[in-house]
Amino acid sequence: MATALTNLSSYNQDDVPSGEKSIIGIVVSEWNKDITSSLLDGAVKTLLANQVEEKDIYIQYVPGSFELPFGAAALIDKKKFDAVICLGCVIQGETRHFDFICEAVANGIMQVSLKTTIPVIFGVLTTNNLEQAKERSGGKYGNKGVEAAITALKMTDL
Ligand code: DLZ
Repeated sequence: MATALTNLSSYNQDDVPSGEKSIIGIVVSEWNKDITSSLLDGAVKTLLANQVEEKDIYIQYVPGSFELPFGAAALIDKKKFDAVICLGCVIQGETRHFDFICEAVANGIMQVSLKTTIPVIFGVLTTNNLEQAKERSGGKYGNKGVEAAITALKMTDL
């Protein structure tokens, strides 16, 4: 299991470009809000710790992860962001809904990403249960929001 070997929040500070002057959009899913709030908290704290100014972080909520690609596209249309981070959490239920949402979100974010010249970051947890989501949103495997923020800063620097 890949994540079991990697804490999502561990990064080498020397490898992270400064976020000074970067303007970052964050799209956050309201579904599983306890988890996505923790992802958002991790992402914002990491951006601030890497010199992004608070006024340069813009947060846009969408109802569920399925809406993340549209939310990202809407932010990109504003033409003022250096990167857009998508944060969500899809948890396996009893039906195949999980598979359809995960596939649509991953493909949707990739499609949005390839149509623009700014980085669009996939910060979406896709877990078998709530426990796994907690472990990856500030638990024993770190916080995917932190990982997403670091990825945004690295990609913005390309
Ligand atoms: C409907 C639904 C379900 C069952 N599960 C999740 C989930 O685990 N995580 C999530 O972010 N969103 C879920 N949704 C909502 C969909 O993403 C979407 O908002 C609705 O289907 C409306 O388009």
